[in-house]
Amino acid sequence: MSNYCDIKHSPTFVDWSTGFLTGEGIEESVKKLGELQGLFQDDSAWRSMDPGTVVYRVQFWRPVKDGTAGGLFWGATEVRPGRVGDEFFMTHGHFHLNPDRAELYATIRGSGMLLLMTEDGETWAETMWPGSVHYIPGRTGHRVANVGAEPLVFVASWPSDAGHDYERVLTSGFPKRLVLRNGAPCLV
Ligand code: S6P
Ligand code: ZN
Repeated sequence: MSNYCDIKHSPTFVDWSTGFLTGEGIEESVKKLGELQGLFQDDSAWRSMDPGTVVYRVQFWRPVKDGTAGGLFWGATEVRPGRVGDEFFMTHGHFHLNPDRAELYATIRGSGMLLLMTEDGETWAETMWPGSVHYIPGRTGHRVANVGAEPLVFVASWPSDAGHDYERVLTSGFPKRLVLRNGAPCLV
């Protein structure tokens, strides 16, 4: 929408209380348990659960074409609370296909852990809480787990030519997992 003197309103809005986006051109994807075969360690616990259970959903805004060099994308992810066996609900996780591309995350609500992994498999976690900001360097796999009782929501911005390599996480996996031990989250 434009008015006088070339002053325009952006067609995209973020609700900072929820992180969620409205406006033109917002895309959305939903990941259910049934689509996440092989991701959680306890396969029999995974099989015993309703495959229609929503684990996370992502909204994203791509103001430029996917693959454009020099552009940026924006997204919001909500990871639902829950576990498969003792492992917390989490995103699939990925490396960027264009390996040196970095990314920023900022937490809106909830309580979580950002799992990071180098190409050599060195793995660590950063705590996520409302307001926490996380720099994910290039060549670093990233995945987010919800370790709380309410939805975890974070926003992200990444280069439009980053791309996503999901295969590598499926084949080599994150060497460490976030599980509930004695009532508290633990990276094992
Ligand atoms: C994109 C960024 C996020 C994730 C989202 C879902 O680079 O890291 O928007 O896409 O959190 O995770 P995943 O691993 O399923 O893409
Ligand atoms: Zn990413």
